This record gives sequence, structure tokens and C-alpha cells, in this order.
Amino acid sequence: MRQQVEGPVQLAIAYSAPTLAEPTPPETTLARLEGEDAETARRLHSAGARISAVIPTLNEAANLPHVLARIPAYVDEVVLVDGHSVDNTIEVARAIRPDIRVVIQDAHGKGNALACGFAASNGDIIVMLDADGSTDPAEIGRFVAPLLDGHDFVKGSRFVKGGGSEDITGMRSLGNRGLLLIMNLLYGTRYSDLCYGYNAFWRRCLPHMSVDCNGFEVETLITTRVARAGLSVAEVPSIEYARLHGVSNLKAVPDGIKVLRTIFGERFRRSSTSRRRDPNAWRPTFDEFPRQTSSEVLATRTTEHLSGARRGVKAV
Ligand SMILES: Nc1nc2c(ncn2[C@@H]2O[C@H](COP(=O)(O)OP(=O)(O)OP(=O)(O)O)[C@@H](O)[C@H]2O)c(=O)[nH]1
Ligand SMILES: [Mg+2]
Repeated sequence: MRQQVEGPVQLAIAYSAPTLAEPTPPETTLARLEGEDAETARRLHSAGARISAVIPTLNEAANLPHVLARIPAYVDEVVLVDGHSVDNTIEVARAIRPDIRVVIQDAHGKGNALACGFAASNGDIIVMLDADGSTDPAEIGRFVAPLLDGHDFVKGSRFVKGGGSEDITGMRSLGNRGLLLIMNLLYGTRYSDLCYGYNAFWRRCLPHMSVDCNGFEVETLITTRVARAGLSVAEVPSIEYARLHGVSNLKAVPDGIKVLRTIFGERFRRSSTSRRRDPNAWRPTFDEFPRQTSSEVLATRTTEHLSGARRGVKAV
């Protein structure tokens, strides 16, 4: 069952978005990297491209030590988007990675979390991945290479050679295949995977994606909009591991129905004029934790929770 989480009241924070530094000079990064990672870092630097990793979290404290430790050194910014976790997800994240940016989503669901994370991120390349240990950050280089080769959007696929899943059940695999078939027929695409949360894209894709759904249909919404926009899409093999700790938030049948409705809805939707007029129309609002120590963060949250403080200044 999806968890109903009553989170603490959001923070009242005057916010100004940090900007990213210049891409890390190769000699600094390369000294710490080997093999494929060093090659990715070299290519990123010569393209002048900075990477943001956007990671949605809902009670993932137990999984973050594994996930954050595996993020390659060439990733410039990590944006964690929390959905009002009631464990110490934020404190753990900040303890492991003091430079992490912590964003609090403005509504509920993974779709809204990703939209807030994209809006908060600064990278030229954005990678979206999960916090439950099912997607391996060490694969990021594999996603980045086709972007540097000229593709707009790179989809992870569990069902091409070199990919796989430890996590997908027979029932879900069947559902995914059926939905994928409908997607490919309706959109004229030849994708091998649909409902997978590991993707990477250039920032310029964001207005086309214009994420405005809340739930787990978000990957489908993104895939259909990217296809309709005629963007150049590559698939790369990816291995989905079993969630390390905790329970899934996904409900196969209702979420499958939302995916189906998204496939049909997006195919027959007229393109949005408001989006064409205002390329920033997709940006949701979000709150961001300031760069405090974790005990300060905890104290602020607890005080505000107890006092019932209202949420405050929204970031833009
Ligand atoms: N911020 C935020 N993150 C969420 C929310 N729901 C899920 N997530 C995160 O999104 C990622 C994927 O969620 P999961 O519950 O693992 O769902 P899934 O990977 O689609 O399904 P499984 O294959 O069953 O694990 C995880 O990192 C979750 O913590 C939410 O409402 N808000
Ligand atoms: Mg998962």
C-alpha cells in the first residue's frame, strides 16, 4: 500500500538558487577517476557540460549510504527531493554528502518530486534516478555518453542486451510489455522499456517534458512527450536491482491504469499553447533547505512542526 505520510510543516526560508561552479578541471577529477569514469569526466569537461543528479526520496534513510556513495565524482550537483520523509532521510543525506541540495516538493508523489528537482537543478545534463538502491549511480557514464554524442534524451532499458531486472515480478513485466506495445503502436516508437525511472537528458528537453503529473506515471509522461516533440532518443542497457531496504510505494494496478491513461491522453492531446508561449510554465514551486548543519535542520523542522508554522517563501 502506498504510504500516507504526514510530514513536518514546510520551512519558511528566503531562497536564492545556488549556481554551479565551472566544470571541475580534468586534472582534479581525473586524479580520482579511472577507466570509463575518467573518460566520461574528460568528455564532459571538453563539452563544458555540468551534470545534476535528481533523486526523489520518501523514507530512504537506510538506502542513501549505498546510493550516494556510488555517485561518480564527475557529477557536479546532487539534488535530493524529499516527499516529507518521516525517517531521517535528510539528515543522513547531509551527513554523507554535505554539499547535497535538499528540496522539499510542493505536492505529493514521485512525479511532483521530479518536477521540483528539475526546477531546482542547474546542470546542463540532468540524470534522474531512484534512492532505493534499484538504480546504480555508477551507470551514469553510460547515460551521458549518448548525450555527448548528440542525442537529446537517454532512456535506461532493462530489456536490451546488457540490461536486466532483479526487481520486476512476472505480473509487472507482463503489464510493462503490454503498455510498451501500446506506446510503440500509438507513437511509432521502437522502445524496449517504458516504466523505468533511470533517464538522462539535456536541460533543453525540460520545456518539452513539462512534467505536471504527480504519480508514478511520470516516466511515461516524459517518454510520450519526448516522443511527440520529436527529440532524439537513445536507449542504454541498465540493471534494475531489488530495493535494498524498505517497501515500494508503487501500486501495480492503479499505477498501471494511470500509465495507460497517460499513453492515450498524451497521444491525443493538442499541444499546450501556454507551454509554447511561456517556456518556464512547467516550473513548479519548491522549498529548499539552506546549507545548515543537520542538527540545525532537525531543530528547525522540529520547532516548526511543533509550532504549526505555515510554509513560507517559495523559490522561483
Ligand atoms: N519525493 C518523493 N519521492 C518518492 C515518492 N514516492 C516514491 N518516491 C521515490 O521514488 C523512487 C522510486 O519509488 P519506489 O517506491 O521504489 O517505486 P518504484 O521504484 O517505481 O517501484 P518498485 O520497483 O516497486 O521499487 C524512490 O527513490 C522513492 O523514495 C514521493 O511521493 N515523493
Ligand atoms: Mg523502487
